[in-house]
Amino acid sequence: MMSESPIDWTIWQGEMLATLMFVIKDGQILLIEKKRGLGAGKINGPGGKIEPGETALEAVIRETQEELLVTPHDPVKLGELRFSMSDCPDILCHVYRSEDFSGTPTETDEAVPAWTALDEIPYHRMWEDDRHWLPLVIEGKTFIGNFIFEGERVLWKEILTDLVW
Ligand code: 8OG
Repeated sequence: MMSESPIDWTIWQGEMLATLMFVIKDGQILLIEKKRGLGAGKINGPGGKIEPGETALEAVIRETQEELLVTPHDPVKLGELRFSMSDCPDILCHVYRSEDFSGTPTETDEAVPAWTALDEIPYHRMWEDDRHWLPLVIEGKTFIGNFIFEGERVLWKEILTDLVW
């Protein structure tokens, strides 16, 4: 782990804008096994790229509908993740939480749904950074996570909490 960030995060900008959704209900979190795209094979929340002309909120609802055929209710933005990547464009990802949904989580071309107990989250099958901020989503805390990746390894990290969006 690098001790100092070679990046000035106050002027950093994401080249790819993305979203993640975590539906948490009855002590369980609705995760997916991602079948294609960046992070295929990993466990994650539903989400994906923000399309031109779309807000982050519109994108996270659309992606959850496309990937799992469910509509999250009243998503609340909790976090922003900033990923400086070595081998793909830098990613700014807006993280949302929702406590209810309509529809039935269903497998699609993009994802397999996986309801998971909150104390059984398979961090070993997820992106390396997730263990540092997903607990904050579960606690309902706001945060910024800044991460420098080399391939799939985290070289540097910083988590700021208690943000106001
Ligand atoms: O459009 P596509 O599904 O390929 O977009 C990539 C998705 O993966 C998007 O929802 C953001 C998400 N993602 C990353 N990096 C990381 C990460 O380190 N952790 C988690 N949980 N999700 C990530 O691009």
